[in-house]
Amino acid sequence: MTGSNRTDLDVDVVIVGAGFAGLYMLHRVRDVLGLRTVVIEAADGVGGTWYLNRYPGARCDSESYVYCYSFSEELLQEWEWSGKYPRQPEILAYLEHVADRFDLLRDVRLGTRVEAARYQDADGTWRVRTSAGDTVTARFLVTGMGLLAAAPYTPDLPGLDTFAGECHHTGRWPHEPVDLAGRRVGVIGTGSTGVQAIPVIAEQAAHLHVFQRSPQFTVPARHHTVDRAVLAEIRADYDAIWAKAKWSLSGFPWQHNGRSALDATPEEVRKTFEELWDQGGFRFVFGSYRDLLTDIRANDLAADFVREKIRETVADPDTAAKLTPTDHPFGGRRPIIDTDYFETYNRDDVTLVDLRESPIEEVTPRGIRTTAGEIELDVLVLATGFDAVTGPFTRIDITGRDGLALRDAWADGPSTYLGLAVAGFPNMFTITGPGATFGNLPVSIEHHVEWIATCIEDTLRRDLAVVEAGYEAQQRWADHVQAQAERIVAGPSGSWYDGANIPGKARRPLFFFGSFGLYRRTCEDVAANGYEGFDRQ
Ligand code: N01
Repeated sequence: MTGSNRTDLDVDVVIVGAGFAGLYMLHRVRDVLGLRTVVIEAADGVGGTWYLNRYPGARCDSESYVYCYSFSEELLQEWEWSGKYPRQPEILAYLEHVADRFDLLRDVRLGTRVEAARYQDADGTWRVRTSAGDTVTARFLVTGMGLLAAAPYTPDLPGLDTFAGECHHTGRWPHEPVDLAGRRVGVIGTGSTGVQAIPVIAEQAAHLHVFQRSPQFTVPARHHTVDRAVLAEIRADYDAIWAKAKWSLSGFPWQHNGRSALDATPEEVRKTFEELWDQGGFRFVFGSYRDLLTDIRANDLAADFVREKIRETVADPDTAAKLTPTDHPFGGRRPIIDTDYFETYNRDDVTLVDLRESPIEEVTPRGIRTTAGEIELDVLVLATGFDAVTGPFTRIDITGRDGLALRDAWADGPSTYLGLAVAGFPNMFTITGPGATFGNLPVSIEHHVEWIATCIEDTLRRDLAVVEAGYEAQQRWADHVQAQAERIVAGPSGSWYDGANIPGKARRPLFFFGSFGLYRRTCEDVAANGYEGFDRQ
């Protein structure tokens, strides 16, 4: 795949990143609004997170039929997903297809990193400096770097650089296959990534050691429960599916059952949980009782149910106990969807290392030394996550009005208006910025892109020079985001959701934890009221 590689451009809109967000933004502003646009992408191909995350077992844990764009009926009808949860190569192929189909590549500069973006007070333009040494000047800057993939996190483990074997972060997995057969492999990290990778690596490795710091709640995916016939039926019903997903709690086309778990008998609760557990995936989290995430007593019922499943699945009681989360509510960390995760610990060639019991002392040339001794490894896999949400921004030197650096503006935690704009940064928009919705991301992204495109169109139509989030509106939104996070008992509990995974990072809810529907309504009202809360001149 090749992209455009022009130098020193002057355009209407410059977009950073060519994943789900940047590709659709390009289509929207170039093909619908007719604006001169360029996308700048650091990687050598389009796809964003799905270009970079190639680790064994990488697949999507949202169901395929809603993990895609809804904007083109033709695209929906012509693309055939192979099953319930697409693997990484299939999603990448989908995004490459979108890039071809809408002729996007001619305005994407691949293999080019945005190093700095500076707002010019004198003429109200953005000047973007790239790793190619050139500059793009634009009226509008739109960021589409995503939440995670642009900023992998490698912990500062003593001796890591002395390890003599192969070491890979899952978020920067090599393009050529990594041969794990017959090798002693160690995986650090048991978030969504580790939980997806561990069963697949276990199939290949001579022996796998899993280094776990925090046990997690995870729900089985049940990949087999949707086949191509079902997907064909779904394609005939897309209008209704999107209508539900866009106004739902979390971007999926189903809701909770409307009842409180506390009003149901223990038998009813068990029956509901068992049914959803058998269906698999996020339905267990968002499709059961209305108070599962808002009342700790209802939440405890779900947490206990999952704990029981772990005890039933893992043969060794000591290992089961170590795998059982007790320090956060169900859903307080990003829910994990797995295939055979707990079953994997019944294999003789898999060993769980509980880092709470025996912490890592150092990485040695031969492996990892914990307080319990040295474990020899040939390959070390870092499934250690990302400097999420803000990391992709702070890796770029972004400077707004009067020389205000975004890194400084966000030193105590990020503030935005609606997750879409930042006070002090005129004509800059942030797709999936901090404080925006979080859930099924393509649904969020389409909403953000369309809202931003409409705002740009309105600004141009009225012949305004500047649209900028106001400080008061931004503060009100920050208070609202905080209040929504406090409303749910399963609010951020010490993970990347609130910055806790990065030592020294300011702690603040990084998402709007209200529903997609409420968020969408709020954004619509802001636009309908003349972009209330924005300064426009
Ligand atoms: O990262 P994480 P992830 N010593 O931050 C551990 C998305 N995603 O890449 O929990 C030892 O969740 C850390 O331990 P602890 C999804 O949104 C989507 O797994 O901090 N361990 C944790 O176990 C997800 O939420 C899909 O105690 C250390 C792990 O590393 C997000 O990506 C698939 C450590 C990091 O877990 C991030 O998931 C995969 C240390 N020093 C991921 N430092 C889809 O299917 C960190 N850890 C769409």
